[in-house]
Amino acid sequence: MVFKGRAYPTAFLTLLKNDKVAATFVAEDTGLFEKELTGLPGGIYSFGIFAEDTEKRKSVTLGFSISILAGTTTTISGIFLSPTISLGPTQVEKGGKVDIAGQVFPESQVKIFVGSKEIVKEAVASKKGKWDYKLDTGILDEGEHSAKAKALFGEGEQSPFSQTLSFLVVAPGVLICKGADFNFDGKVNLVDFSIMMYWWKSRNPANPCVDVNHDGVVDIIDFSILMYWWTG
Ligand SMILES: [Ca+2]
Ligand SMILES: [Ca+2]
Repeated sequence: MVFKGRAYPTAFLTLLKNDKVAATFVAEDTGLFEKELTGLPGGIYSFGIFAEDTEKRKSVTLGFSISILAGTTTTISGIFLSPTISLGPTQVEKGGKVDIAGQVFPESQVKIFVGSKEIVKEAVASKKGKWDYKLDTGILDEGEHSAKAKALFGEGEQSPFSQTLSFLVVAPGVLICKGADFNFDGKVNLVDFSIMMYWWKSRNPANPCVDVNHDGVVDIIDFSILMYWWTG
């Protein structure tokens, strides 16, 4: 059983057989991959494959069921793994930018679908398979939106959709605090720590989120809450 297709440069791939890990391997620098599974008795199998990019983002899992005859080699070629996707900030004032990025097969055309508005934007992946798009939220209504991406390559080869991520567009000045994640990137880390330090010991700070417990001062209590939520 041979699996061939397109992932991302040096992506870490996991091959599943009947929902269990059958093999892990790394894609070539070109983003292509090929993996053989040997010694399979005849029968019907369900296979799945997904990729993790160099920044630990995952594709969706692509699945297929195949009937295998013992003693023959079956090749599944043309597998095209979905792009990976991440975005930030996850909460933005209307008119601000949301940076949507990921990895995909090098030099693919990436179509980014913004849900709730049926907006499609395009990006082209670099030679290293990286793509990104800075979405201007001025064209969106306030509220929750989602983004997902798919890739096209060559003569009509298409990947499945990436994972779908959501973000919130709010009116200027009404950011809704998300715990100790002050820049709304989904993590609590040094960036948030430095934002808190900027407002350290201030009373009723102009950035209301850094006063995490809303007692009117940015102090050690807020810091300990930040430590509690720390994700690194
Ligand atoms: Ca953060
Ligand atoms: Ca406080």
